[in-house]
Amino acid sequence: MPSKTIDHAFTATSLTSAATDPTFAGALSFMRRRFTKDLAGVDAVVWGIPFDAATSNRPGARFGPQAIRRASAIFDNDPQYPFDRDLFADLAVVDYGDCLLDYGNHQDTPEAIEGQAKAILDAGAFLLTLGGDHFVTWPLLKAHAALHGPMALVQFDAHQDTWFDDNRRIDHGSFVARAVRDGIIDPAHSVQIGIRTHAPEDFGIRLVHGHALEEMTATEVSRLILDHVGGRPAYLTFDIDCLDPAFAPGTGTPVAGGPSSAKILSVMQRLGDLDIRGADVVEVAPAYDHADVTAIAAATVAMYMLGLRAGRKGAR
Ligand SMILES: [Mn+2]
Repeated sequence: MPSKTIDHAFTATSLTSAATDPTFAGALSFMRRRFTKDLAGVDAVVWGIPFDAATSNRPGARFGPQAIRRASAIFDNDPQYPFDRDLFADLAVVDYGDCLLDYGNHQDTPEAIEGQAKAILDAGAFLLTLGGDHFVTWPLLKAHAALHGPMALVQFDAHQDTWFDDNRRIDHGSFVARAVRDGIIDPAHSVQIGIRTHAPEDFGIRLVHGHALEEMTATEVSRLILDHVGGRPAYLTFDIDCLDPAFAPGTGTPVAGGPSSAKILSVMQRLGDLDIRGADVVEVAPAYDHADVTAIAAATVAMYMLGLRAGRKGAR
């Protein structure tokens, strides 16, 4: 289809219209959604958190939101309908831009993220966040739990992120430990998919290790997730290092032996019954990427998350 418009991010006349920007040009919001801070009539918000100061190995995830937005242009004029629908036909989605942070004052970062996330959630919008390293999920969970109470965490990750935490650390490897301690997730109904490293604590969270995942079908994995969550409100967090480095090289702490993007997208496509209350895609570090492999995978995961939400429009 030839392009009919350009710069849909600020020329669109409706929040639900399809973009027809040339893939190689135009303002790069996420999937060309309107860039705005106006949340009137908005169903879902895409928001960036350009933060990577909690990274233990390779930094660079602060550039993740920009890379994911840019890669999301690949859907223009070549739409993918994994849920058999144009997800923007009835889901009003905007790109809210990025979280404002002080790069020299990290102790204030959690409060800044939580406060800005709360402002979005209080407007009644579903929030999909583009990280940033995995530290950002802790303040995001706090903001969501204030509305929904303790949630089931569905985490795609090579790492458990349950390392010891003294509550002062700014560490991307301990957000789960904090969330359990704070009572904002329900560990008995939480699940981690793709784990390939060992941390001393699991807090009773159900783990699906990389080797087990290799043996399971996408249907089996999705059933395990849905059964374990059991219809409870869920927060979906996707660390791109869940994927094998072959499918996501552009990340801070890659681990060999992970699933393909095809396998995991197939799992996600089967999670329509998940009561998804919030979601994020984190740890995309484009400096280590090649040919946008990682950014395209992350943009696709984010698009699927919106698809899951679109299927539950009307639910809180
Ligand atoms: Mn992680």
